[in-house]
Amino acid sequence: MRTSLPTAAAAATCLATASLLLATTAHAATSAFADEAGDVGPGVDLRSVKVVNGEENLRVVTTHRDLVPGFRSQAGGKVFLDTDPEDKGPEYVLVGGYFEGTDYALVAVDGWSDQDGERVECSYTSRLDYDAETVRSRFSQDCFDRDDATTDVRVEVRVSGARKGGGTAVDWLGTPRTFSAPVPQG
Ligand SMILES: [Ca+2]
Ligand SMILES: [Ca+2]
Ligand SMILES: [Ca+2]
Repeated sequence: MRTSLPTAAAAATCLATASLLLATTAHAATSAFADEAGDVGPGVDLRSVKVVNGEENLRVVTTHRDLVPGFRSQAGGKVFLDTDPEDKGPEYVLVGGYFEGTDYALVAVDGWSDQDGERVECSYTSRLDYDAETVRSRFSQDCFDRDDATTDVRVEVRVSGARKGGGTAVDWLGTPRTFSAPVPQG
């Protein structure tokens, strides 16, 4: 559930988050992955994915072309996270809408489908910024159940939205259902 904070509290939270981000970024391993521009029409077109695998938090920032608040975009995305390279496919996916009034959920999955996934109860947020055209997501590292030794994370992103003239436009980061290079925890 999203809660609305009073403005002062929200501002304080923003400040705290900003300094926490700076502090975390200094130590965390950061990787950026670019996606082709214009491989789908404006509205969702994925441009880049930044991953910061910190000690406390994993952050994923996706940048888009023409991210808009209007519902007509029907835009949304899935950020797939691979925390166990031994097990084929992703272990988690963040599913979220990209227009105003939409929600998001972190789901534990076994493979690329989120149909039978279970929502994970842990600390995570995902924020839409229409001016910066970004979706910024943060997950506490406690969200991820790792019995393996590795703390690397690999990502894949799929965004979709309404295509002008009907149908759905889909844009994957690189080759569909292929993970990025591993981002080690730093
Ligand atoms: Ca693209
Ligand atoms: Ca896996
Ligand atoms: Ca693409």
